[in-house]
Amino acid sequence: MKTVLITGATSGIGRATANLLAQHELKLILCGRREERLEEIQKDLESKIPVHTLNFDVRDRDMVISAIESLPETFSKIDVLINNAGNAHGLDPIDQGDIDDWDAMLDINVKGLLYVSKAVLPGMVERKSGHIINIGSTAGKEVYPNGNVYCASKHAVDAINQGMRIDLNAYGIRVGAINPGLVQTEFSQVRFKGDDARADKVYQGYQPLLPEDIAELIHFAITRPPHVNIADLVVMPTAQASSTIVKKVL
Ligand code: NDP
Ligand code: 8X3
Repeated sequence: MKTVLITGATSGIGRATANLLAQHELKLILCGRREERLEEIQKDLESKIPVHTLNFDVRDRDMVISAIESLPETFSKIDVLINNAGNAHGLDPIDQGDIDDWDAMLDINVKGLLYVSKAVLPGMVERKSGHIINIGSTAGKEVYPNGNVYCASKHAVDAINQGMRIDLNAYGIRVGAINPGLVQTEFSQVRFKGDDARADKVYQGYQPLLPEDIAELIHFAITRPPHVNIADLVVMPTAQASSTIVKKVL
């Protein structure tokens, strides 16, 4: 039975992925900062499959390393790592950006992804097998007005995805990215710091992607036969043509 670790499993894409994967024969390690949510999700899923939760902030490298080291033997061989935790913080022109927002995006989306990977990789390298899915974004493929540092963080994920694939090739470890466009999750609530009206507006007038759509793609990617690696996949709502072109009916 494969063991899958999902970061950012407490909401949105990560949570939908946990729900979908729980319908299959897998062991799940679910990570996030909101402990009550982790407990609630574990309670919900563990009648179907074995679930272990890890409560840590991806920004804290010591916490990341000790959380992964704390895994019980039955969960310690991670076959699939889904690097999903991340968010945008703010949407401001570069000259007006908040430095705390910049720190948060680079520390979580880039350095956090690296810390988790650093903790998980030794086991994969030793076993010469494993699969890493990095959740990038269309923001990692193009830059849009006021997206500056969030786009930079996701361009970094794109580069890390390629770099991982190159460096881990010798070990037979699969590495691939899924890069969604607009997905209706808690993403915009976080970006706009709890301004729900502004967050809701992002998804009005068209059908955005749902977190379950991305979960299905993750499931597809990790269930390909061993010789197939989905290296880089971009997915947008039908109404979206680019970061700034979205056909809305308001
Ligand atoms: P959500 O806000 O719904 O989920 C974000 C998840 O990341 C939460 O589970 C949150 O858990 C976790 N997280 C955030 N910060 C930290 C941290 N410091 N330490 C540990 N976990 C953290 O957003 P999405 O589901 O939309 O986002 C998931 C990924 O998808 C992100 O990488 C995002 O950039 C990407 N993405 C999203 C798109 C969208 O339109 N929604 C489009 C393209 C990419 P907790 O708060 O409990 O720690
Ligand atoms: C999330 C999609 O367009 O808000 O990565 O950057 S977008």
